[in-house]
Amino acid sequence: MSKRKLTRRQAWRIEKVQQEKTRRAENKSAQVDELFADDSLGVEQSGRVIAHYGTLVEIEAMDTASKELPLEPSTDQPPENPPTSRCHFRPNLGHIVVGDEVIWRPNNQNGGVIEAIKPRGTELSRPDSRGQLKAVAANIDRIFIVICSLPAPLEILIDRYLVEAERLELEPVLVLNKSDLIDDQNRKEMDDLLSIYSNIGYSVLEVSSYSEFGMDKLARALDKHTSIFVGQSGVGKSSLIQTLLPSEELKTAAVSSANLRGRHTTSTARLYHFSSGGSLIDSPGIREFGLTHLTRRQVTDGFCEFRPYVGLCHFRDCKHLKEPRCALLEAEEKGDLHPSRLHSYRRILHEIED
Ligand SMILES: Nc1nc2c(ncn2[C@@H]2O[C@H](COP(=O)(O)OP(=O)(O)OP(=O)(O)O)[C@@H](O)[C@H]2O)c(=O)[nH]1
Ligand SMILES: [Mg+2]
Ligand SMILES: [Zn+2]
Repeated sequence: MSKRKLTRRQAWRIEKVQQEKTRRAENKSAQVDELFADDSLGVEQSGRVIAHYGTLVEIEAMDTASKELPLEPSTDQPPENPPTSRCHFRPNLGHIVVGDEVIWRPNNQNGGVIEAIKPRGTELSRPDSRGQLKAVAANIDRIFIVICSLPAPLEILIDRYLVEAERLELEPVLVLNKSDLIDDQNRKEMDDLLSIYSNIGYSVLEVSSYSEFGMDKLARALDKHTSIFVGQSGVGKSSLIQTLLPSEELKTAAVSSANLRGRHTTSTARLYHFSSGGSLIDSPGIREFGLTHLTRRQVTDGFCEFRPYVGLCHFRDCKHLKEPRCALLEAEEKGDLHPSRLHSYRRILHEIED
């Protein structure tokens, strides 16, 4: 393709735009330097990120022992919540996410600046729209995959989350919410779906944030853990947290009657605490969850019930499609592996190899 020659006017305009961009970037970095050079900043201390608002993050104090801190507990919070502050951060600090433990310094306006991110114990991430791997939450130890009958569950999405959970060694729990919507029409379909996962050995809970059915079991599963609720938009992640924590105020919205999908009501992740111990991150609902950052081996390891059969296929490069003496296909025929799990496995492998 031949390069188009720019007219003098086009070249002049491009240069002007570049100059303006450079000027703005310099201004921004001068502002950040000013924030960080503020002599009024207090001593360094530990904090936990509980929400992220683009250029600011909300953190809660982790060690309030220091008497020098100008942190005032905000009056509209339940007493058990630690005091919070809104902090700036340097753009070169790396991607900060909810659940991150940070070192920060308070200013005298109930805000502060973040100086460093502590190493993460775990990091749940997924590729963004440009395929770049981006952390979503840090330092969690349980992942609750929330589904319901409407919007209809997607096995492939559940399976993708399970692969990530296995890779990160997080304990997954499958939660069927809106049990009040289960009737004779959809009972069998939902039972069949849940049994795929309970047969593998995963924990499965059936709950309703409306009728509060099963909420005591859910609360026990959350107790003393740092967990995250993930799943499609509209399955009731925020509603469940609202029922568990009536003193918090979460936004929820009805599923669209036009396309029977959620409305992407929660736009940013947020961490909540239970008075008995344990924390829970509400996350925005998703449509896609790519696993292109994983190797074939990691995907295979993510299907934990396949492990007894892995490496037993006749052909070393078996794609488990219709090859003779494929150990996975034989197990499927015998009813030991579920066709839906094999279907997800092939789809994910196909994506990462494409
Ligand atoms: N029937 C019934 N509806 C529920 C239940 N829990 C939540 N809903 C409804 O489901 C809709 C979606 O709930 P949300 O809590 O906003 O769902 P979400 O998963 O947080 O959605 P996003 O924030 O978009 O990811 C709302 O209209 C809720 O009232 C339930 O137990 N039963
Ligand atoms: Mg929500
Ligand atoms: Zn095979």
